[in-house]
Amino acid sequence: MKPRDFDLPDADVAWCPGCGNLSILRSLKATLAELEIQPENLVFVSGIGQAGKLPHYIKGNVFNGLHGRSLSPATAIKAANPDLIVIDVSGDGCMYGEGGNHFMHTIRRNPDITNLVHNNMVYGLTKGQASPTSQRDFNTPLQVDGVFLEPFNPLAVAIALDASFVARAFSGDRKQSIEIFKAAINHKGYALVDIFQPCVSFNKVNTRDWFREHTYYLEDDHDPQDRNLAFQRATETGEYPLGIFYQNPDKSTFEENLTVYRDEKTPLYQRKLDKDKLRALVESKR
Ligand SMILES: Cc1ncc(C[n+]2csc(CCOP(=O)(O)OP(=O)(O)O)c2C)c(N)n1
Ligand code: SF4
Repeated sequence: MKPRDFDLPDADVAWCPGCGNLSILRSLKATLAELEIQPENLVFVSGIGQAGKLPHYIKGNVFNGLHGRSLSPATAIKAANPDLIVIDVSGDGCMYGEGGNHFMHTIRRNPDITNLVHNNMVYGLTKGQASPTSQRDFNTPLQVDGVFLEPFNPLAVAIALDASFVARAFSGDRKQSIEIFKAAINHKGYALVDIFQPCVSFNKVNTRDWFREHTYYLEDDHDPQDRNLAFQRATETGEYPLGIFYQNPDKSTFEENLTVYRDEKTPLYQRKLDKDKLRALVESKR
């Protein structure tokens, strides 16, 4: 397959020229082509924001819902049909702000989905307010004296909750991003990829050059199964590591734990609804 197999020729891409989202889109198409995933087997789920528009620009099935609420439909879609590849696409505000509670509990549930979070450290769509990952002293039209809160650390939180796959990528490095995306999609269980992404219009501090100068890749001998070490690496600031921090291949997934799949593997959506049983259940609760 080729990346262009995922093109939508009539899509009207509304991102600014130079936006890191464009590189993420390109890397994702290349990843899916390399993995030979057919568009009909893919479901992209997103909330609201610039990042949340990505599914409108790539071939596949889409559920575009409420701001911060994408992980619940993503979990449900995977539970209804475990044969699908489900990719949740969010921004840092969408996932770690409005969606923070969903983020935490989805990690606990561990559905076999991939969660790509475009982290531009700002609210892009609503024109530049601070997000949970904005750095201290970042000035915005609302935070005129600069942000005085500590930034939220998604990787450390995810590792603390024993998320089964935790990685960080940089949109400007396509080759490495593709490798990280491939590992995340191939991973069985919830996979978080926080992606540093420049917003050229509303974040003039954390620019493409800034991300280049303030990031480096984890060493080749980094052991992603060492959770304590992964946590320690995730708390590094100043210079931010990129790569796969943590992976726990032994956790069972949300779908595997559902009793409906214990004796019968047929996806839920293919099963016949027994209306008599449903009626009896409803009646029993009256
Ligand atoms: C519950 C709710 N709160 C706020 C908004 C307004 N809103 C829409 S997009 C957005 C910010 C998006 O920022 P982010 O998630 O970081 O994504 P980006 O646009 O930067 O990719 C906000 C606050 C909303 N639509 N719904
Ligand atoms: S506002 Fe920022 S995040 Fe949105 S399209 Fe423009 S550069 Fe990208």
